[in-house]
Amino acid sequence: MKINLTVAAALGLTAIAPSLYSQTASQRPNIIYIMSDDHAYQAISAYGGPLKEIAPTPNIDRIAANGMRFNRCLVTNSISGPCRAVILTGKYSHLNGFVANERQPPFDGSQQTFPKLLQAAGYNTAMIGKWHLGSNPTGFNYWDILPGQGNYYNPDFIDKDGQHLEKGYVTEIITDKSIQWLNEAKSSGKPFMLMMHHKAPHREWQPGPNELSLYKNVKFPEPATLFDDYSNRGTAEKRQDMTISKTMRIEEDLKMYKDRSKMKTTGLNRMDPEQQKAWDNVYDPIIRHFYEENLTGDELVRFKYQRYLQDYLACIAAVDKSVGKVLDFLKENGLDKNTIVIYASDQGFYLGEHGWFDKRWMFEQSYRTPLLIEWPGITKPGSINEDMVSNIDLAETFLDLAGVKVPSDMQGSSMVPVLKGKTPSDWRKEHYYHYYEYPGSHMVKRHYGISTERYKLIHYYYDIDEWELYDIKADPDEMKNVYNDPAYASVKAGLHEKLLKLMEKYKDSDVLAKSFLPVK
Ligand code: SGN
Ligand code: CA
Repeated sequence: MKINLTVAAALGLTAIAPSLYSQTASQRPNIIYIMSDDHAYQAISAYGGPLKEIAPTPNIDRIAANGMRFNRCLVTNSISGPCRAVILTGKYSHLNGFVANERQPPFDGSQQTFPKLLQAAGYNTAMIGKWHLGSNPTGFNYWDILPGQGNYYNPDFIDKDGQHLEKGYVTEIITDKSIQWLNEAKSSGKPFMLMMHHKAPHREWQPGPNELSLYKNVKFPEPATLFDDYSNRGTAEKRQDMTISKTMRIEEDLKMYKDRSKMKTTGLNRMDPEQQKAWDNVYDPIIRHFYEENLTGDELVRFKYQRYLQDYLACIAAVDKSVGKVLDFLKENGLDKNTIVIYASDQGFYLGEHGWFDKRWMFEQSYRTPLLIEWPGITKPGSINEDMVSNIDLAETFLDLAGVKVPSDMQGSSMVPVLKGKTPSDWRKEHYYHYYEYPGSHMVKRHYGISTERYKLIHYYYDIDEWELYDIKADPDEMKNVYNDPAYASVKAGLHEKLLKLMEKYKDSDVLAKSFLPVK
């Protein structure tokens, strides 16, 4: 029996509405997809690792404890806009048309996306937060997005009526807007799907007023590869522009402003006097101390790494509180039993591994993105999954969860059987990757490749023609290209063959023809 909740409310039945709701909607679950921006799995305590005790994420961990943690969720093109387009369409970048952030036409919102299909099937859909696709969202009953990358303090938002400024800290504002929407959606009589996309912890890592001093005196363990010299690897690794030592800026990135008027060059100039005062109380002593010390060489790199993590992890602490608020809201409103909650990042991120920050590469820290899914009553609490899943699977998964037919032109696979603990025997054993944004920020060369459980074969193209092969079992830190090692000759040949097959399968076999320069 389907009960119209508007009628129920009009009859004074509001007190029992939540339980009626969970009964009526039991076949069609609600879905909340929470995605942060650049949240490394190394910075989620449910994933373990050396930051686990020192910077825990107890609320995000609740999703892992009640659901499934994916250890190998791989992205197809490790950069924001393209990842978002893949998630919406279930198609690789070359087919959905959004290949890079820079020099890229806006996302074609007239194409098929999973929110449109859910909406057509009767779902109430919303998109709140960072969108980053150039055009306005389509397929949503409600949307309220940050323009471009958005700002941390007193950010602007765009909704159907235009642009408006919201006072406060971006992570908290996105949370409040989301809870407000959920509060309305819960009595709309329709199942809902919310995409709640945080800006944090994106560069330039500006912590909120409630987390400013959280890590200011904490010393974080350094990754083993912080001082990587890129020997045993190729031109691409040696020529990138994303090191903590050279690329990370003392002023804009680490906020060590000697000259306060320079503050105007960043989003920090949006702070009101009260926010500014709270900020100065924490940062002024750090800045003073830094300029007194006059650090150079490795000591300066070490200082930068510490400052970077202090701010980055403080941004994440606010995201973690946000997740806690959403989970509490679901419980308090009787929605927790029939709502699937997903936590993910748009891609992975470097926290000093290889001396880097940022993403883009097919190496583990940027290629792997965190993914936690709680499907009440279905996913085994605390389960850990090692299957090769991908952000290209999300669209089909959401449709399948909602009982909506999956279009045949989507390129991933529904993870529903995986979530039920029954991974199909023909689940992918190889994953295809393709990154395009070069020349561009951080100068990571264009590359594509194949990854299996044990190996990665990568081709850097466009202005160079270099192949690399990594044995991630023997060399988990990916420090040694073994492409020319005779011991790997047959592995290499097998991977080349499989790579060509994947390129055909995903209709990307003309990659070199599109590369502008002939390949030697
Ligand atoms: C900005 C950042 C880059 C970052 C890109 C893409 N520079 O350009 O460091 O790689 O965004 O990030 S900043 O000085 O403006 O912070 S993405 O997550 O949106 O793909
Ligand atoms: Ca990102």
